Parts: sequence; structure tokens; C-alpha cells
Amino acid sequence: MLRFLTAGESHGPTLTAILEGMPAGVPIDLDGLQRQMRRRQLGYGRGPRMQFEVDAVELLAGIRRGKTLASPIALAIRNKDASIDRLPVVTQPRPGHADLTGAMKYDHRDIRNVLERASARETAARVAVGALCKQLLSPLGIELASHVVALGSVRATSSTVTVAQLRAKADPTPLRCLDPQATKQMMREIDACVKAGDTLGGVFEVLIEGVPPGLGSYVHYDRRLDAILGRAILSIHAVKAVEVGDGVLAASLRGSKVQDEIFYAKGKGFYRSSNRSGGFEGGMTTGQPIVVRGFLKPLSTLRKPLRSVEIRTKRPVVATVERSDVTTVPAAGVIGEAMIAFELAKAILEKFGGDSLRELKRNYQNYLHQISRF
Ligand code: EPS
Repeated sequence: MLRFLTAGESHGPTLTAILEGMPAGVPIDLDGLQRQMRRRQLGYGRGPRMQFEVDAVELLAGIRRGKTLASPIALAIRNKDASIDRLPVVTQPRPGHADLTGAMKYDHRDIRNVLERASARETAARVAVGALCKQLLSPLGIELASHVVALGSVRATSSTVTVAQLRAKADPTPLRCLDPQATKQMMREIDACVKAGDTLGGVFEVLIEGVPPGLGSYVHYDRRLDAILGRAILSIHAVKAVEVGDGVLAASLRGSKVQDEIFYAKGKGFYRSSNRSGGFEGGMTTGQPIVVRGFLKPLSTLRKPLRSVEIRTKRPVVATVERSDVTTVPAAGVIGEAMIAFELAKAILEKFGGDSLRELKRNYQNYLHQISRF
């Protein structure tokens, strides 16, 4: 079974992760891993922290001469800002953050003990884990990309895209968005929020190509892979809703306008002319591209803070102002890719097994051959 743990506080010395269950013999490209880390730091509207943190990943165990050993992989990302022991006590909880409930639950009188771990900085470790998982998926022909489809009230015009297009055209733009007109409006909206001391949410979309039919299962609720991906996306900080395919629109349409009709052609096999399901039927992948969206609420650290209550005196105050971002939607897409890469790698190892990449590939090819003859 593939599993991972992360540890580390936002301003502690190090973020760290252990990924266990990777087969042996997977080539690991450290530069590729580092590029994924950099992608998480980009995006107009990020705070000052992203300018000085390097998020360099040190691989400490489980890899030798550029290949996985099958032993647990340990990695570390050292924080440049490691001021945790010098930072002031926090007693004015921010509405929307983990502050108040976290302090009550763990009996902390200093909210810093909560916010340091609740911070989205933890996602740097997840992106490193996801980057390793992508390097397992890539030799199987599975590729992921993401883009921003809405920021605040501005929506990008939608069109069908491919992973290659997203990588070439979305990543180099300031907000990882394909629509240049919408990007300009989004940037104006961010500028207005900077002035107003406010924050913005939005929507990212993750696209996955090359997934075979039949990952996940309809036989039991906890084996439905769309549900597993939904949980993975909801676990990302500030995400409040998830959509698979045209899920939200589908709820308002008739069935005849929603289902993807089935066709067959010699040589091509079974196919659909649409992908409204987002690549899932009955909790299983259909073999079409997977399309998952994450909806973020605006970040809860506001430079113009909201009303709150001091936890010791119980007097009305305004919430603490921590250094933060105006929006993190472009980064959240990269984190979404990482979480989905992990869950897909896990689902693949569960279905196909294999202690080495060679064995996994052989099992995988066998299955692809079997379904090609269905
Ligand atoms: C983040 C680092 C943090 C924030 C952000 C994400 O840095 P700092 O708090 O030192 O400025 O920029 O964290 C949050 C949005 C949050 O709510 O905690 C990062 O590395 O992604």
C-alpha cells in the first residue's frame, strides 16, 4: 500500500515527508521534482514569503543512484523563515482559519501552536510527495496538469484542453490561466484586494490523461475512486467544494443531456463522443480524461481584519494579521495535481501490484491487453 506522512510547522526548521510503498527501480529526476516545487510558489497575488523561500527538496532516504529502492523515501524542505520560537503569542483568532476551534480542541492558549501546523505551507511537502508519484505514473503514460478557471467573480472562457496545452500555455502565465482577457481582469481584481486588505478564492481544474478504464470500484463506497479524489481535493486548505466533470451543471439538466453515449469502432474499441462524466462512471475510471475541480474560499488572513474575540479577556477585538497571500488558487491547482497523483499511484499499485517498476509495468500491460480485446 502506498502511504505518506508529513511533519513540520510553517516557521519551524523543516518540512518533512515519508512516502512508503513505492516500487523499486522508478527513475527519480530531482530537477523535475524541483520544477514541481517552484510551480507551487508561483502566481500573482502570492505573499512575500514565496519570494525568499526556495523550497529545495533534499532526498534523504529510499533513492540510490537516481532510482527508488522500494524502501521508504524520506525528504526534507528547509524553511528560510524558521522563526517559530521567536514569533509572538497569538490570542485573536482569525474567522475562517483553524485558530479558534484548534485552540479549544487542543487546549492551547497560544493560537500560534495551531496556526503553524494548520498553515498551507504544509502543502510544500505534499507537492514533493506528489512529484515522486508523478514520476511513477509517467512511465505508465499517465500525465497531469492544472489551470485556473475562475478567480473571484471572474470566469475564464471554457474550452476542451489537453495536458500538453495546459503545460505549454497555462503554466507560463501570471495566474496559470488560459484566457488572457480573464487573466487581466483577475489581476485587476487582485490589485483591488491588495488595496482593500481583502482576499480572493476561485476555482482550479486538474486534468489527467492516460488513465485506463477500471481504476476504483462500484462494489463498496470506500473503493469509489471519484470519492477518494474528492476527499483528496477537499483536504487542500481553503477548498470548500469539489466537482467531477460537469457535476454541478448536470444537476440542473435532463439525463439525455448529461450521459456520455457509447460507440464502438473496429481498431478503436469502445468510445464516447463527450466526457461530461469527467472520466468516472460508478466510481471507476472510464478511460477518458479525468476532470476534477476544486473551489477555494478566499483566504482567511485579511490585512483589514474581521471582528473576533480575544481568547483570554473575551473582549471584542479584530483578528490577528499574519503575513499572507491575497490568493493561492494557481498554487492550489498544483497541490491538487499532487494529491491526485498520490491517489492514482495508490489505486494503480493496489490493482496491479508489483515490487519493481518492471513488474508493475508488465502487470499493467497485461491488463491493457486484456481490455483491448473485450
Ligand atoms: C504558505 C506560506 C505561508 C503563507 C500561506 C502559504 O507563509 P507565511 O505565513 O510565513 O507568510 O503564505 O499560508 C496560508 C495561506 C495560511 O493560511 O496559513 C506556503 O508556503 O504555501
